[in-house]
Amino acid sequence: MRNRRHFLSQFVLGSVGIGLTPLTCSKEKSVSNEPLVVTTWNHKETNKITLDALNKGENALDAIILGIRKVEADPNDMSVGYGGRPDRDGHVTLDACVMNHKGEAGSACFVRDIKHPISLAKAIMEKTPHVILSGKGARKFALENGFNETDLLTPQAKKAYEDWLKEGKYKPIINIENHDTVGMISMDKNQNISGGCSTSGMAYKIHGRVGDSPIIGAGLFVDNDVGAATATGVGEMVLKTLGSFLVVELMRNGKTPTEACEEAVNRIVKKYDCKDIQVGYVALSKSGEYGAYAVQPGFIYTVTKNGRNEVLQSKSYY
Ligand code: SD4
Repeated sequence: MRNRRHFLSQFVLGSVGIGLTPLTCSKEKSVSNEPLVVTTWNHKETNKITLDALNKGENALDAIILGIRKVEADPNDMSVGYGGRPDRDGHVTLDACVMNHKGEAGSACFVRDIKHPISLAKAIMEKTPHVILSGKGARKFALENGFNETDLLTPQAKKAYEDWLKEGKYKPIINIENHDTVGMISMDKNQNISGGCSTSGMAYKIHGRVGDSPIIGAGLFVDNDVGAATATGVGEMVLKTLGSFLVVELMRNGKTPTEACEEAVNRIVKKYDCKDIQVGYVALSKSGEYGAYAVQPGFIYTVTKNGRNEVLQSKSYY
């Protein structure tokens, strides 16, 4: 783990050198009717898929799902979907949710054997009277509704798990171990906003653990009149402060996306010991303004619109 940590901290520190843009302030507004995609971490390819779909007239949620499915299918992304790191019992369990411009929401959590929990979350939103299905029930619903059963534990993730078992210490270092959870918020040509979030959660978590990512209001929140926010990092902190809902409410009360994310981070830092943990928020307002803020340095996010696809450095509390 030390090697990976070293490599990734070098990656973050060296990011400016390879073309990432350190951003001190993100107060740009998108041109009216210009599709826009904002995603946690470095997801340039993913955002491009979503932007292409938006340019073809796809609605924001379906465009987001197209992008996120790409991440979920990637075995090299060990924080999301197929290839995600397992829990401490060796099972890959996935969390995802979606929310659209009408305020409709769906969520699949603690689900096994389903490669695309983001699509499952949408199916739960559309086909059931509920918001969340979990565990065996979510899996059963998926299999009954045309989803295939897939073994999600790749040789790479199995090897990482076996290495971890040698010491079996649970100490997530979030910029390092879980740096690819995909939270995506987007505005389509009709200026409707939607969001989606997908993760395999904290590596080596206790079996049964559910994070913030599939919880509406915590890992993701959309209010089409105001904007949207999504979170990454130690989900327990985001859950205890209902972070994404808070960010949207702060924007409703006049804060810019960056200010709203900063205040949501401040709420965490004031109450909890945050020396060793990371939480990052990204937000998008109805006027097309976007921003981010994190507890620790090292949080990056991707902003994509026509003529621009950039990974930006978030400001942080520390
Ligand atoms: C979780 N919030 O399960 C997720 C992990 C994450 O970047 O976002 N990592 O707590």
